[in-house]
Amino acid sequence: MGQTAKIKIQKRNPERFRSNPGKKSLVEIRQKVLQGERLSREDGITLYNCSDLVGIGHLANLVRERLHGDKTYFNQNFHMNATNVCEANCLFCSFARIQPGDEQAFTFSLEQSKKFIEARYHPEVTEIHIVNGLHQGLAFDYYTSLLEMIRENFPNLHIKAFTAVEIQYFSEKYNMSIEEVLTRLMKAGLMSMPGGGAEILGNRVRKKICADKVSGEDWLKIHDIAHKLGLKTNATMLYGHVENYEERVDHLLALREQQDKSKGFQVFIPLAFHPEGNRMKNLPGPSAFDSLRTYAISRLLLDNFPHIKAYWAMLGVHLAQLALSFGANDVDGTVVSEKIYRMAGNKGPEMLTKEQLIQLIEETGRKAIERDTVYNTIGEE
Ligand code: V47
Repeated sequence: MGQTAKIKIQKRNPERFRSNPGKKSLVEIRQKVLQGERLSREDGITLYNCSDLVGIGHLANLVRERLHGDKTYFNQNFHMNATNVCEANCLFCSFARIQPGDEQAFTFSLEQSKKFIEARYHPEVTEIHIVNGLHQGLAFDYYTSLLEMIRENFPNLHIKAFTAVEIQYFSEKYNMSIEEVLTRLMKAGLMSMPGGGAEILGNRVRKKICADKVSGEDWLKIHDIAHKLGLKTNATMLYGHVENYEERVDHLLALREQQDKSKGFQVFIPLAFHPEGNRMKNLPGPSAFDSLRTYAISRLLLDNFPHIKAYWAMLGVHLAQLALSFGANDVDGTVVSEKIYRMAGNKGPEMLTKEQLIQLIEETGRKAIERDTVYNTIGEE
């Protein structure tokens, strides 16, 4: 007989998650979901304290199929980080280098950015996703020139760029209002904004993990302004570190409230904390159970978000496939050159081809639909 393999399960801290205000069965929540009624904060917390993962997933899948049937979206995109030099001090980040001189610190010149894009561009790619560190030493022109260069040389690319964290930084550093920053970036070519930097919006968690960057309130305000200026944006939640269930639910409800007001969010992307190479490496990161439950609860609470994305480069291909039965209806894209998760320990593939994405989706019995960044269908449905 061979040896029995030992499964290593890291210890989680159950105390963080113990504040159940009384267990209510799924029956009542199911009723609300069937009638299309909005779920409450208490419902969200009840769902998080319920261990019936399949039951919760079933409800989320009902909503997913009510909205999208079997349609599951993907796009052809690539990521670029023009610099990883960053003034912020986020404990979960494995990507940033604090000083320009640090080993591994990089800042692309305009010419280097152009070469980087040329190496990844082909006529079917529709999106470039750009997120950068908060670099002390760059002029605002650096960013507008980058956008203009992309627009001029690669006019077919949709430029999705700069998180609310960067927008806030530009506003303070270059002494402009948020409106002015966004207007000038849009004039240079910015077409939508990614959802990063939201982490957990509540103050207690932000003070612990990212004290020196945009507040939760300002993150929402920046997206509000972006929506008013006509930009579509995305929203994320970094889960599985020091937050508790109430803080996750409050995060989701804050996004829902914002969406009621400004209606410009397209997709919600739960981001599972990856512990390698950062200052929270003592934490285990969320389990697959917790991830699937978070996908399902997000779908159920965010009744005004059209899409929920199972970002395969963060979840891994296999869990992303499962998430498609737990509320998600999008897998992101080819994601060439992703760095944030790779540097935080993600060992999966570095990119997927269009054919692989279609296979990933179709294997789950869903219909793969290619989209552009703002969810126009590409090709036949
Ligand atoms: O804001 C950083 C997260 C985000 C880690 O809008 C980490 O379409 C886990 O927002 N473990 C950036 N997460 C990525 C992001 C994103 C990705 C793909 C698509 C879109 C979109 C947005 O990544 C950061 C932070 O929340 N992050 N480090 C880590 N160690």
